[in-house]
Amino acid sequence: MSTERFDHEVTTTCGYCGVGCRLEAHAAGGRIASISPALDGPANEGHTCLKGRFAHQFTRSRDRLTSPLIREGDGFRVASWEEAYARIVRELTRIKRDHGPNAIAGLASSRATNEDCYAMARLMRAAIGTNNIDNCSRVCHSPTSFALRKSLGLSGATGSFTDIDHADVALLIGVNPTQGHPVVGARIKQAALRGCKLITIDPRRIELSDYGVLHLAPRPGTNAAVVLGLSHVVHRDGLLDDRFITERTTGYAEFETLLDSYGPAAVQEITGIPAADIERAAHIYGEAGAASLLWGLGVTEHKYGSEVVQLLCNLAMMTGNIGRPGAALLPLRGQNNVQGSSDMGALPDTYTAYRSVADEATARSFEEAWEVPLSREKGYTIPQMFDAAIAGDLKAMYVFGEDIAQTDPDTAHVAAALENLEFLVCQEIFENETTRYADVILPASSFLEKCGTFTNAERRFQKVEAPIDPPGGAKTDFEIITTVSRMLGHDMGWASPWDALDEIARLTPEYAGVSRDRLGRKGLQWPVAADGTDSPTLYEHEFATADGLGHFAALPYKAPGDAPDDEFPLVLVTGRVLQHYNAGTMTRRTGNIELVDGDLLEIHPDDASRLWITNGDLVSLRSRVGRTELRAHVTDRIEPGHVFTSFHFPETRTNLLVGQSADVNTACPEYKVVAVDVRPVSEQPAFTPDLAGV
Ligand SMILES: Nc1nc2c(c(=O)[nH]1)N[C@H]1C(S)=C(S)[C@@H](COP(=O)(O)OP(=O)(O)OC[C@H]3O[C@@H](n4cnc5c(=O)[nH]c(N)nc54)[C@H](O)[C@@H]3O)O[C@H]1N2
Ligand SMILES: Nc1nc2c(c(=O)[nH]1)N[C@H]1C(S)=C(S)[C@@H](COP(=O)(O)OP(=O)(O)OC[C@H]3O[C@@H](n4cnc5c(=O)[nH]c(N)nc54)[C@H](O)[C@@H]3O)O[C@H]1N2
Ligand code: SF4
Ligand SMILES: [Mo]
Repeated sequence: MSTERFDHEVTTTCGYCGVGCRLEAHAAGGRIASISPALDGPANEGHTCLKGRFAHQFTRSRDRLTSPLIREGDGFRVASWEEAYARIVRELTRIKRDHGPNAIAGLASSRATNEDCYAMARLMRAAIGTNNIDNCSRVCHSPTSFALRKSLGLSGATGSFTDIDHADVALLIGVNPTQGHPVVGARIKQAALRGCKLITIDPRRIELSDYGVLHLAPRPGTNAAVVLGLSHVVHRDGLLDDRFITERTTGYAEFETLLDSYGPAAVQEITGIPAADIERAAHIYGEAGAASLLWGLGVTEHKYGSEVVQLLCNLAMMTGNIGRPGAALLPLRGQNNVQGSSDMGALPDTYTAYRSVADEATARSFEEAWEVPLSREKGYTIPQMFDAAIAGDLKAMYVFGEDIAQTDPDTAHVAAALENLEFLVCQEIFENETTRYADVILPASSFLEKCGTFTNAERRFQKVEAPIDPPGGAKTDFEIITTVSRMLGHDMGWASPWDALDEIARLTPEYAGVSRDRLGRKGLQWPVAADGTDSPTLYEHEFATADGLGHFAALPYKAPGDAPDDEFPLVLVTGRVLQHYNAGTMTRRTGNIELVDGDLLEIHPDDASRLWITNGDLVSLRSRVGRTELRAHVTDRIEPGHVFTSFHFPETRTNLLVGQSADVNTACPEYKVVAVDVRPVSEQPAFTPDLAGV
């Protein structure tokens, strides 16, 4: 039914970040009139940030994509849906026939619903016949997922945001919640004001550092040494939970031996953090009745990001800080549905709930349900897709809601890959950097124009309901993907996303009890048993590994992939700002553009004065792989020797600077350590002497 004719209100879930705030969206005349927080939203309890509440004008922005576009020469022409679909089916069928199914790859959008992502994975696996499907968790928290599965068993936070309210201590490492997850950031502030002791570990003094008892500023890329140093002191000073270690874990002895080398003095040498601060932090964490650990991209987007997450699991296990109220491991997952897109099996090696594509029983269950033979071979990860495109092995990509040409590292390499494809489909809500390379652009729907579910950073499935329709001729992602699949000969047989959700629940034991009705207003946290019982806290009695034990990992500190030298003396860290969101396609089209209208280079006053840079100057930024220009923001929130910028504006082209170095286990890019050279750019017009009157 069309939503155009009525003024009405629906309760839905925010489509920006992984907090998963529940929103009341008020629609009038087919547009969003206003958005307010749902008072009973479990993650937001009546709050939102400025994105969830105000950043919705993009939905009716004049440059929304409203009809399919087909490449013609250097530009695009408007096409009908019939023509666009026919073109996609013809090209994909030809490429599959001539080069095999593995010459085609797809990306699922972590901004879209579980049902959209599940349909996209099914399209690639069943309609095309390849496991070449990935999502942008690859460039975000894939190291978290890898490590949690190895150490504890399941790929998700061990507790809920409410654990923050019950924690005596919260240790935040490489995460900046007041900017990235503002509603959780506010919750942490309140906890601190009530007496929860905050420790922040970040090369920058983040806003929450002002609310904490201790801030540690490590050199970027040295987290492993910091965490090993904390563990050393916890062990040395007997702050261990011996019973937990003996009864619930395995591998401690080997880890204990490794700790000898990470005394506070040695750690100070590697990280630059004063030894006394390491001692203090270890005591605050180790002596807490209940301590929670929160982390983000400052941990994961590194060469050894996944190993640092394993080390964080070690620290929590040795102090028994898992599976109790206030004692949680809370990775703050990024996009609204990056937890869900991965849970749904939009990954090259796993079906839903991280079950391997090589696992015979799992593969059979999907073969029976989908009535097609399925490949047991792993597909390409995103970086492997680019390499294969450059090598000529990958011929076509279907990119759904991801601006890889702006947000993936080493932009020149990504561009070369996209240029080398024979056929590129982009399913988008706006033209972006990636659609420039497309052969067909399909106009899709945003989170305010679709139904289904998102899964937030607490593993909570929550309902998404559409207050408005997609604009003009745009269609929902779900309708587009299922139509392409049907035209390729594989009919998914669903009338709506809710049918897809039923199939997901039927084929996935961890989500067995999830249904539209049961989700209600508050959602359910997986695993959800068949009777609907959900799991706010994991591992109360045992871990979900094969032997039921938590696994210590003895992993030493190793130097980051990039390092400063005489030619590139500063370390660039990249990240985000509050007012804009990732590729910026949405927030740049809202009032937030008046608050922040460009990426800025944060630089310490000492470095700035040495380099003759003043606030607002245009500066050149050069790394080993690329060069760009932007304006300087001189601030003492950053340590000398480091600079920081965001990647929200395509004209900055931040990712030209980032190279190929990536996490050793998951290929998550090392966005956080890039050696650079910074210098001022002359903006003075050339001096022209005034000759009048001479
Ligand atoms: N406003 C806004 N909110 C967002 C987003 C957005 O673009 N804008 N994006 C969403 C997404 S996709 C994600 S993944 C999340 C990300 O949210 P966060 O995980 O908080 O991400 P960042 O701000 O990129 O990085 C966090 C911090 O890591 C620090 N850091 C960098 N290197 C190191 C290091 O070596 N060690 C330590 N200890 N810290 C380091 C940085 O200085 C930074 O303050 O935010 C989500 N929310
Ligand atoms: N230098 C640097 N680069 C980074 C990072 C960093 O810290 N530093 N962080 C990385 C991280 S953590 C992430 S997650 C990535 C994010 O990178 P992306 O996933 O590329 O960024 P987004 O802006 O979240 O969304 C991608 C696209 O989805 C479209 N879109 C939004 N909603 C929908 C929808 O419902 N349907 C469809 N079809 N399209 C939709 C948007 O218009 C946008 O073009 O960036 C990474 N890039
Ligand atoms: S905190 Fe995140 S989920 Fe909540 S309103 Fe802001 S962007 Fe949306
Ligand atoms: Mo992310």
